Formats: sequence, structure tokens, C-alpha cells
Amino acid sequence: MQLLIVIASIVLLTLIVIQISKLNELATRLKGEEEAQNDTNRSQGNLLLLFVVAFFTLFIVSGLYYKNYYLGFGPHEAASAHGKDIDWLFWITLVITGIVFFITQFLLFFFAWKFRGRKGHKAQYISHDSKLEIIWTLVPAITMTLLVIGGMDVWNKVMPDVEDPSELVQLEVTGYQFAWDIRYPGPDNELGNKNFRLISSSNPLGQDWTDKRNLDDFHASEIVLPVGKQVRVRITAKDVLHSFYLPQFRVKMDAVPGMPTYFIFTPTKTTEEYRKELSKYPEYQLPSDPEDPNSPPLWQTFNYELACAELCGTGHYSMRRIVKVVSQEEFEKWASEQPSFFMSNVRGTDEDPYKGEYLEMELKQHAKEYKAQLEKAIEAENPDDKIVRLKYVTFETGLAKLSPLSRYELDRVVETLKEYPHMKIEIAGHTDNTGDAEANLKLSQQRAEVVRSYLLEHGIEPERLTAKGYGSSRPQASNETEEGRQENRRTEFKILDL
Ligand SMILES: [Cu+2]
Repeated sequence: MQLLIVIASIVLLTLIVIQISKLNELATRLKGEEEAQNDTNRSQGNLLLLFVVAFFTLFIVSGLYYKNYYLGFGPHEAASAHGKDIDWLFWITLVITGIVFFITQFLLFFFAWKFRGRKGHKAQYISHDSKLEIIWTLVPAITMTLLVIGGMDVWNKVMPDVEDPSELVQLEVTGYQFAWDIRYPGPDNELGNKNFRLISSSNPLGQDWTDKRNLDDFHASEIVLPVGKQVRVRITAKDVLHSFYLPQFRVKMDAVPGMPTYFIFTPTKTTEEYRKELSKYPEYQLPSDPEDPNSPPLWQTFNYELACAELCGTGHYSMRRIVKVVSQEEFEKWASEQPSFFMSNVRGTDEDPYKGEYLEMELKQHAKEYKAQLEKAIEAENPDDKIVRLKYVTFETGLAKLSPLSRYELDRVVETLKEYPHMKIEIAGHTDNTGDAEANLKLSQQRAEVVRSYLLEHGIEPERLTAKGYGSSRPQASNETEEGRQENRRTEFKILDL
């Protein structure tokens, strides 16, 4: 239907033009050729003059009308440290080219009017003028040079050499059709190596798990940044060219497959501060949903955003992500809550190269748990609370044989007993209620003895250690569920004397 209307309009317009030209021909024949030509020239000249005046007026009026939507104006002052320099560069370029634009456009239309064809006026031709040539080559060349030098200066602020990248907040973004993968380096602040050959459905970025720096890296669904801190963004792509664009921070960089790029910037305004600034302008008091007058105003729903500035395919529009700028404390809290990709997706699977051994961060975590229990047990008044559970001491199924990884936890006990030379403990073995009670009792006694032997071998005096098996007589949880039974199969020690 729409196409039909367009075609019909074009046909009609053509007919009108043909009719008018026929009319003109008729008028010319009536009036005499020369006079008619003069009339046309005058009216055409006047129309051109009118056009340039209307054009400039609308140009200026619309510019003023929409000023609070522009980047670099009103509420949209740059939200990054270097952004002011970029805005300044834009402004100075706009002013210089703007002046030239106004003068040349005005003269173009003015001359068309002034030198229109008139009776008794003849055209003059200047075929060559070296002086003019020199002037219009030199002036733009000098202006361009000055602008480029200014631009280089700003460029160097966005691409500085950083000697110690660990001082920076780092993150990596990988563009693909049609989304971004966002990776943070985790507590070690170092991004681990990647290899495209390792990319799989369970390893979307191809992280090399043998590089230990990868183990604490986490993937995020949005970009969160602390205010006032230098941020270094590493930018890559998996398939085609994308472009990482953060308009409010005045940073934009192409994401090139196979060739990581980066930039550095410092956010200077939190999301909340930006919203507050917007709330001062009537344009942002309007409801965010035009259909619903009760929806929150635009300023309240504002978010910094990441867009892809490369037309990378049909789903290009969906490459939008929210960017949040928060205080340093909020950032640290958020970062500490993000689970490592390796630990939550790869640990314990066939792709885990550390299967059957503890990672350094796990050992740290286990030591922390042990220490917290020990402190509590030492301070406890009630003798029944003076118990430390040896969570990471395990046995082979049905046997009184320590699993190899148990030594870490047992070494902690050795250390404790050396630190408190008068401490006496009772090592207690417990089982769940599956199987024969008698056998359970025996097994738990044997297991407690095995732990005792380990401690003896490591130089602890025998009179400080007793071993006792309780079988299934002291469950800590219900024996109905697997989790409960697991909870009940345990080894602990009780502090008898300090
Ligand atoms: Cu894209």
C-alpha cells in the first residue's frame, strides 16, 4: 500500500512538472523570449536568497531547541577526566568549520542572486590566480595542523603507557554477534591468558586454565566501575569488527578480531550524580514511558550504556549493555560477590587440570575456616562447644585409610598442637547410620586412631592425644538425606585441656 502511494506521488509530481514547463513555454511565446528569461532569473534568485535565510534560521532554532540532548552540553558534560579535552576539541573544530560553513553557504546563495542573468550584464571569467590558490591551500592546511596537534595531545591522554597495570581497574570486553562478554581479573587483578583454540561451549572466551591467573577471573553481565579510578579496558572481538563505545565517557574503540586494543579513562561522575544533574532540566522530567504518565521521569531511569558503534550485522542493536559507576566501596563489594568463572563452571569437571588437588585459594579458604572454628573452640566456656570439626579430613569409602588431600587439614592440627604445647585433645570419629551399628562403631574408632597416628608421626606427644569412635551415636543432622548423612560422617577434635 505504502509503495503504491509513493509511486502514485512520483507519477503525479512528474506530471505537474511537465505541465508547468508547458505553461512556461506558452508564456514565453506570448511575452517574448528575453523578457520571460529575465523574469525567471529574478524569481529564482529571490527564492535562493529566501532559502538560505530560512535554512540558517531553522538551523539555529533547532540547534537551540535540542541543546540539552547533545553530548558536551547542558547536563551532558563529559563523565570522564579526559572527556573535557575531547569536548573542547569538538567545540573548537565546530566553531572553526562552523564559521567557514556560514560564510561560504551564505555567499553561495547570495552570489546566485546578485549575479543572476540580467539584460546588459555579461559574465567575466578568471582562468587562473596563483595568489588565490596559495591562500586557500595554506589557510586550511595551517588550521588542520593545529587541530591535529591538539587531537594528538588528547589521544595521548586516552592511550598512555602504563608502567604498572596492577594499579588500574582492569577489565576485558569481547564483542561477538550479538553481545559482549565482560571479564574482570578478580582479586589478583591480572587477566589470565586466552587461546582461541580453547573456545568451547563451556569456555566461551578460550581461557587457558593452566594459567593460574585465570582461576579467579570472573565474567559479569554488566560493567561496574568505581568513580575516580583509572580504568583500562582491553577490547577484542571473536568474529567481525565491533566497536566499543561509551558515549558519556567520550571513549570509543574498534574491537578487532585477533588484535586486542585498549584505552584508559577515569570516570568522574557516578550514575547517581549524572541522574541528579539530568533532573535539573525540564526535558528529563517527562515520564520515561510516553504511554504511561505515572512512570518514573526520564532522569531517574538514566543509565550509562555501552553500545556497539559498528554496523556488525542484523542483531547489532542488541549489543547494548548497562554501565554503572559507583563508589569505591560499592565496587569492591560488588566485585567480591562475583563468583569466579573457573570455580563455578569448570572446577571438578573433565576440563579442570587441577582435579585431585587443592588450589592455593581453596587452601587459604580452608585455613580460614579452620582458624575461625579453633578460635571459637578455645574461647568457648561449655566443654561441649570446644570442638573443631576437621572438615577436610576424609577417608576412603568404608576404610580407615586417609585420603591423600587430608594431610593439609591434619597439618593445621599439628601446627595448633605445637603452638599450644599444653593442649590435650580427644580425636573423635563419627559415621552415619547406614549399615551395621557395631561395624560403624569399629570403623569410627579405627579412623580416629589413624588420625592419632598421623599426629604422633608428626612429633606430638602420645599423652596429649586420645582417640575415640562414636559410630552413629551422635548425629549432627538428619540421616534421612544424603546431605545430612554426609554431615554426620565426620572427624573432629575436642579440646580437653589447654
Ligand atoms: Cu557489534
